[in-house]
Amino acid sequence: MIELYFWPTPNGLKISVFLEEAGLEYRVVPINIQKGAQFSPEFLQIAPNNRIPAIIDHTPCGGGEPLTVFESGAILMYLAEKTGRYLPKDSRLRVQAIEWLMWQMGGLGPMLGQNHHFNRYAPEEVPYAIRRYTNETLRLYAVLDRRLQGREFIAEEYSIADMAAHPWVSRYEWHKTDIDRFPQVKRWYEGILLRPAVRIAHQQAVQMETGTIDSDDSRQVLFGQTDATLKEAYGEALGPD
Ligand SMILES: N[C@@H](CCC(=O)N[C@@H](CS)C(=O)NCC(=O)O)C(=O)O
Repeated sequence: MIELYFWPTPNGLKISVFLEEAGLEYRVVPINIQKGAQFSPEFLQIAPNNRIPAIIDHTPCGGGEPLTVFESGAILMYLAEKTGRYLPKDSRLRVQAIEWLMWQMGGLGPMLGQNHHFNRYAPEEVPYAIRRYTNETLRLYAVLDRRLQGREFIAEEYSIADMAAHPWVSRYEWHKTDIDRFPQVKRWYEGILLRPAVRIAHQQAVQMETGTIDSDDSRQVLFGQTDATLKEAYGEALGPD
């Protein structure tokens, strides 16, 4: 059985989609990141970067003690290894899926995340930042659109590269992207949305009661983090400021 430390965000969805696709037995442990649950000592032991998602696999490959994994890309690779699914076996094809997984982890996710921050959450309008991340979003969509020309999925077959990128693209309205400008991305996005496992994972996410992150408290929890936040979470003395 796998415990999934989860909050209904694109990074969380990557993993619930995998678990649903593979039919693995799992239990969702909600981590309310708007209320600071990512700083509880129990969670930090599993996820030292205080971010969801994370998993505990109680029946890990090779047996032994329960195994913890944080970072969505690492979790997807671990689950692909465990199940032998959603990552091609042939090494040329496999490395392509991994390339695009890394592209998502290092590019699409972080850039769209900053786009959301400056377009939706920043308490003041910062035109340079909005321009910078909007431009980068468009560039990344263009990269993905080219990649998808003449192919159904990002890699040779439906893989963890699709599972990583798709939940981020599903927020295209948040990052103010006209998806019609990217016909291949749109076709790919809509096709994957029809997969039963993807629908179940999205429905499960929508059903979770999250509230908004417009309160000052949740803004402070999410956007006011510094080294002092971690010291406090670990119960260490704060130095002079
Ligand atoms: N690189 C990490 C990013 C995870 C991440 O940013 N998670 C967000 C939700 S999508 C989070 O937990 N935020 C909590 C916080 O900012 O304290 C991954 O892919 O797992």
